[in-house]
Amino acid sequence: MIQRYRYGNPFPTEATVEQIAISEGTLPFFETDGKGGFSYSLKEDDIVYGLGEQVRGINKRGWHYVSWNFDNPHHQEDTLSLYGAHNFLIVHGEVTFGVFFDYAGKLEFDIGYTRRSLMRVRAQKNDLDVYLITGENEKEIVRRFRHLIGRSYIPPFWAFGYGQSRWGYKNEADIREVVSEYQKAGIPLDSVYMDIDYMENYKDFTVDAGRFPNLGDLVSELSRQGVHLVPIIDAGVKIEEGYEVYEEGVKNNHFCKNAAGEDFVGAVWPGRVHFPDFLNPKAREWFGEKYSVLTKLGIDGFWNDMNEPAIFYTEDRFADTLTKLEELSTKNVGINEYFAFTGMVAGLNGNAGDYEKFYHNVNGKPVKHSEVHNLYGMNMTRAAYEALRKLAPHKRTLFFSRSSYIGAHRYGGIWQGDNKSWWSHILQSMQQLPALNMAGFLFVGCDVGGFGSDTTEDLMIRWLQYSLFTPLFRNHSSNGTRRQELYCFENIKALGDMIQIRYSLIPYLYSEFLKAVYEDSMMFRPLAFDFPEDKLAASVEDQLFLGDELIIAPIYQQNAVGRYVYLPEEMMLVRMRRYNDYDTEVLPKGHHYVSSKLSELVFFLRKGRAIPMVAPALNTSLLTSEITTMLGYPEGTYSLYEEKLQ
Ligand code: MIG
Repeated sequence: MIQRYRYGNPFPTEATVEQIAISEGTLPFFETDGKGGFSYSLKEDDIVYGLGEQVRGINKRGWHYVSWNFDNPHHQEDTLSLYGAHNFLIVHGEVTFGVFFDYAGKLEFDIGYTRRSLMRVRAQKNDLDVYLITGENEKEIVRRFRHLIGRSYIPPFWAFGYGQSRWGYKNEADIREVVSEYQKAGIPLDSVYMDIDYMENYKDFTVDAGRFPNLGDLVSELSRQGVHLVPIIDAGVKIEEGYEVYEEGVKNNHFCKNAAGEDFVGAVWPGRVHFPDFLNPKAREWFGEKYSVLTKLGIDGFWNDMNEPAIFYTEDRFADTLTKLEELSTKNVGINEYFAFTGMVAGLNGNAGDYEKFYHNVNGKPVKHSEVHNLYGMNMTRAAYEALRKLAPHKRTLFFSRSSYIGAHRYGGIWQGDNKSWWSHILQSMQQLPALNMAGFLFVGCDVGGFGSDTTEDLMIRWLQYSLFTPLFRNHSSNGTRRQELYCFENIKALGDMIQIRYSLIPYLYSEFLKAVYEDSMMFRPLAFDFPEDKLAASVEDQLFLGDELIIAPIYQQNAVGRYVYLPEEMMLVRMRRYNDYDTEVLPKGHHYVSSKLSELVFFLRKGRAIPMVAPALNTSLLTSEITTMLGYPEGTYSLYEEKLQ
């Protein structure tokens, strides 16, 4: 059952697609303070799942979190906000229920942090809808919630192939080199990503003519080799006379305004920018149509970035900082003034005060950005999705976004943002997967190998062994870090073998993905969702069910030669070196130490099950559907979920 409770006068977020009547009574289980605060008494053994893209474990209990979409490249245990606001939780205990706080502004969660026995949720204003979802078990609660928020986006089949990206590919030659090096190494590849350097001075929907003299030709040339080019689009539009997107936006009032009614100015990569008012359907339509500049050249995939929106600085705040500097330069600066000043400089980026200074036009009325902040990224991807559905109704386009809110899963996938080449970030990505699936995000993945910091070959191979199971499978890194294209390492063959294994599994993975879409189910689940009575399963933080067939248990520690796993029932261990070279061993229920050499992928098949594998190919268009192996128990069968066109 789903009940909806209304407080004050909420902003219509469009997170949900099902109309649920507003209940007259009071919200069960919680105490409410009438000021946007909700508290729930946690029992000793209660577990809290959810919150989508957030730090810490699968069980969220014991820390606090803030839904405030934020460009934060430091994903650490004490990080409070990342790029998404996914305000859906499941409390598991004597009473088990799901709860969604549908609120577009800043929302704080204290989940047994201040007091272990108390969960407190606080909206900045008492203007929100709260949905309470009950059901027989977690899987049923998720199914109901997902039905409420609508069907998840489905990318094209090729989006399940392997992608290579790096911030720093500057011209055609750089892109061609990536493709040819992969070909030389015999490693499958379906896409190469174009980061901000393809644009002319970081202007959206432009292509630098010097560095990409004929992008359309490049797109066709690569497409003949089975490779798709995927450009980035940033949220901010550069202020520049004569730049069409800027001029149209100004003329037609498509940009967010400041309090004086002028187009608001922030600074991001292009320098001074205006921010499209994605909450306004007219601006959405206008911006969405711009994607056709690139689709006309044959582009069929995009990633949307900086759409929290990220603001490096605003002019006023920067000017204040410079004035302060001048003032200090004539003084004998004390240590307190020194720290106050460096704090001012550090506080330019993503300053909360700047989000108070611009407005959206909602049905002719100005709405302050901070009150609807968490909806911005979702509506950028929505703009693209809706336009492309109109322009090319029979074609699927790849979209994924950095920032999101619940509901954004209808328009595209998300990637998990700027992680680092740290062992702990394999685990961090994995712990987010079930929470993202709960919130509808099925087309997800992280920057494989790590975005920031320098990667290493052993980290890369272990990372591939985790990520080869995730729908989005893209190697991406920041400029200034060590190169991490797979051909840059010593044991290229071992790395390539992992990519081949991915391709052998693509029909199975795509089928599991579609099943999760059409059945409103989770592709990745905590062990406890399937074994609710098993106390040991409840505390497993580093293994997940994939579909009804597998348990994945990646290695995320440097120099590890194996790891402990907990099997909630008898399972078949698979140790795979190549798609056609593996051993299996049936292990009983319980704890096991499982050895795994660096080049060995380890995973587990559920009792009585088997999964289909096909021969790998150099890209998805060359994959045949002929099943070469049924991997698993001899009696196991599997029915491939068939592609239904939307
Ligand atoms: O301020 O476009 O998360 O994937 O490579 C950094 C450059 C802007 C952040 C994205 C990252 C991308 C980078 N962008």
